[in-house]
Amino acid sequence: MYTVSLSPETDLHIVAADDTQRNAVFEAKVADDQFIEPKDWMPDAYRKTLIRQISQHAHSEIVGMLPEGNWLTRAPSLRRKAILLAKIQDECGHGLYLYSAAETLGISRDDMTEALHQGRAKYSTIFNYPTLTWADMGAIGWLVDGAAILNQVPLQRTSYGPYARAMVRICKEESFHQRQGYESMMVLAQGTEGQRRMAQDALNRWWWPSLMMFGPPDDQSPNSAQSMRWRIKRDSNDALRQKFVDVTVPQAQALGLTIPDPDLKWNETRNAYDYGAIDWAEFHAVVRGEGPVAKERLAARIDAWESNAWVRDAALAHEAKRSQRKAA
Ligand code: BYC
Repeated sequence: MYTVSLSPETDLHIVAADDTQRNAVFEAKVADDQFIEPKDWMPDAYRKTLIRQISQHAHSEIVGMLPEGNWLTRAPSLRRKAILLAKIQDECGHGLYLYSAAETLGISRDDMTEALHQGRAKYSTIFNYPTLTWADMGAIGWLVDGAAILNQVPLQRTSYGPYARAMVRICKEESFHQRQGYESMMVLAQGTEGQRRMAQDALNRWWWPSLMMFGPPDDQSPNSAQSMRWRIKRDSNDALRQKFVDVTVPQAQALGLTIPDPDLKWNETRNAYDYGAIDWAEFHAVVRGEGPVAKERLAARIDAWESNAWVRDAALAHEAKRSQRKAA
């Protein structure tokens, strides 16, 4: 017969247990805000949810390099080019930390990549919008990275240890990204009339897609309730979206730019901004991969994977040789 014991410092140890008892220990650890670690027992559904969320997060970081990479050769100065290059490299690093965190759950990098290429795994809708002008690089840093930070800061306390630890470093880098984006927008907003118009146009195009990044409204989010019970998600989609609006509106005012929402107004009673209706039909169409940009993004990822197969083959062959030499 299996038993479960609880140490005096609320540190829970499984001596041995059947699945019901193991689940009780798992639930108690989560309720006690202890991390679940790769070798701990966890319900299958928890493991699946984490693989889904972490791998989609990783894919978003990697696909997110594409719209910015598009502007590298057209950055207006060497300084801007160096900053953009560093940011893109950071996004790549974030993808790698996240793939590694997902691998601790028992899925391989190849399987995650295949799921993306076959359309079984998603990536953030935000990267299915085109980057039309240089100001889009500023708007992405300010709004997209700004939204990402708000979503990701609570993930530093997500219940799965490897995901939480990956998020610590990611959040530090994201806050640099947000600031460089805001600074870039500030230069444009205070520049010539043409530059100011370009900044306003970028804000007009990126505002609503940024609000959609947080996911569907709470009452239409199939995963939120369970993910919050498991403390994978710490805040609901709508709560984070509201926080984003509340911190970003004064930033736009400081830039002298106008948020493209005629219904936006301060609500004294709620102590928060009311904002207009989000076009959820557009969100769902973008999630389904409709539109030309989604096709371009996926084609670029598949092409990179296939044309770089020789690099993976060479690395694996080298590793096999090394192991052979060690064994000899
Ligand atoms: N785009 O029940 P829900 C970055 C899907 S990259 C696409 O609320 P959940 C950056 C959702 O997956 C930032 N799909 O789901 C990189 C679900 O479908 P499945 C990326 C979306 O998981 C480079 C369905 O809709 N950040 O920062 O509880 C340059 C129902 O949704 C989206 C992350 O990935 C969307 N926007 O909550 C610059 C953060 N929203 O999977 C910047 C980690 C929802 O059931 N992820 N869906 O088929 C999360 O926090 C959560 O997964 C979400 C969604 C809040 C996104």
